[in-house]
Amino acid sequence: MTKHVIEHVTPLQPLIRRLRLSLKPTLLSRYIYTHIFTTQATEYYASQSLPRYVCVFFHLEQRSENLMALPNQQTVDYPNFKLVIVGDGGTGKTTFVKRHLTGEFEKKYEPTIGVEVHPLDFFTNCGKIRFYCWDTAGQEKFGGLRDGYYIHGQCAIIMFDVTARLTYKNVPTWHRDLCRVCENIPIVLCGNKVDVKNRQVKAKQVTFHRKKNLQYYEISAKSNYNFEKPFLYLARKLAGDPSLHFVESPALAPPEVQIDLAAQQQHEQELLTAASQPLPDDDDDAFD
Ligand SMILES: Nc1nc2c(ncn2[C@@H]2O[C@H](COP(=O)(O)OP(=O)(O)O)[C@@H](O)[C@H]2O)c(=O)[nH]1
Ligand SMILES: [Mg+2]
Repeated sequence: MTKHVIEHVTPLQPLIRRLRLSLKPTLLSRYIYTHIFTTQATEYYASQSLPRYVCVFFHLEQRSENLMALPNQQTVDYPNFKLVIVGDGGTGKTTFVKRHLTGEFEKKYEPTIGVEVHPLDFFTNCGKIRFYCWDTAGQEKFGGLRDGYYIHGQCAIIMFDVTARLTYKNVPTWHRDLCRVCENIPIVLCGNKVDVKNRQVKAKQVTFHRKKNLQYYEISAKSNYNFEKPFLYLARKLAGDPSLHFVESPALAPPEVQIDLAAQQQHEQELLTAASQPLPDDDDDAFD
């Protein structure tokens, strides 16, 4: 909590308008706008007597302490977002987040919600960005997840396993559950385990993302293939800057399997070709 005495209370909205004029166009200032505008935080108030950015930082800090990280987890003064990871059990969600070594080192477990939160940092041309990645302790194997898992989620990854057809068929249910709580957040669909030779879900059979306007990436957590892609897409959306890029790679666990890059390039090409075809009327029929 801030120690400043708030004397004159004014609505935050005019303050942000003034801030827009005075702040440098860094990732942080963009974050402030998108963050406050998207969460419609007009009910927040700040003191005119404090330097403007202090007022805003105060609110952001409060948000991150309460909502994104766990209560006993360290928070940071650079842009940070709650990222929820969903998908059937066994699709590789935990394996995927654990690739990022700093996040794995700084993760925190919360037994009452049954969640492990990994803080994943990335270095962009506009500064550092942190994703608090919420990963379940396996409850998804027994059905849906509680609302508490989704609440205040600001971006999401839905994962399926390209070697298990059912996990792709369940993607619409995960998407529905997620959107019920988190409206209008950027979402990436990830088809994991593309290192496996006999995949059951071919690249061109993946069409769900096109219906719902999601981004799709083929990944292989065990080989680190495309590890950064989902985070880059989400960072660009959250910062409102399509040209944002990473300037440094995070430390990752060494690959455990090798991926056949030539074969995978072929799959990526199929995906591109499929993107220009009309969508099938009903995915389920086309799939069975
Ligand atoms: N071949 C392969 N196996 C993977 C990959 N990612 C995860 N797995 C395996 O899939 C199983 C389930 O992974 P886990 O991360 O526990 O899935 P979760 O239940 O979604 O968290 C484990 O045996 C992992 O080793 C991958 O990219 N390739
Ligand atoms: Mg798991």
